[in-house]
Amino acid sequence: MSPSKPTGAPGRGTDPRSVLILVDLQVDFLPGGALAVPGGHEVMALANQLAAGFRNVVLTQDWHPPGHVSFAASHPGRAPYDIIDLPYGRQILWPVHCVQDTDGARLSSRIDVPHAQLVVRKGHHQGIDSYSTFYEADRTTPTGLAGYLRERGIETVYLAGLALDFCVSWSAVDAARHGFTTYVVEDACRAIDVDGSLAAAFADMTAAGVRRLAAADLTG
Ligand code: VGL
Ligand code: ZN
Repeated sequence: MSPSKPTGAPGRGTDPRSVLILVDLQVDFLPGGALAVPGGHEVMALANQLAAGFRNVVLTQDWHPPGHVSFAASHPGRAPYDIIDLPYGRQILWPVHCVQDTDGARLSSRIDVPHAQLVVRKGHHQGIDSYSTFYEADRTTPTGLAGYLRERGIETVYLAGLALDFCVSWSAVDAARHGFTTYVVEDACRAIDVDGSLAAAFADMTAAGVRRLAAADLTG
């Protein structure tokens, strides 16, 4: 066993109590997309390879109505990456992305995970953003995913995808808070890294008890 391999880590992919959540592998987050995550395309092969080793796989899909509150274009005079205060807190304004039923919102055709069991759509309420796939940005509106996982007997959550410093990290923190043993598969993620967001995400994940590993720790 290589020294980097975490020993005694529960719930590998074949374990029915484990799930792999692949976050937002959508056209708009890949190069050429409306909110392209640098190097986003580089995770696709690894994500597919990881998923092949998991019995339980969940996909997430950012899925905004036209004119969503998180779009800079919905706020006259504002530009992408401006920060505004909304009733639920601080909101970074984004380019228009992942509009419901548009090509940009589709899951990438490079995802090869036919056995994925659930697609969680999030960010579909007009006035609330949702980075986390467990709770919307008001921190109180649940998506129902925690209940689904609990009812399925899931104890360990692995996360990978886009973007590490937003939807992946917020989801990971919420998974850990829900009591799931939570790992982020770091090399199967890419970040947007705006305004210190990546460093903040790592601090938040560490504080919440999220563990980090590499894909080879699972597949190697
Ligand atoms: C995301 C910004 C806005 C993400 C989604 O998937 O990380 N980031 N919407
Ligand atoms: Zn979004």
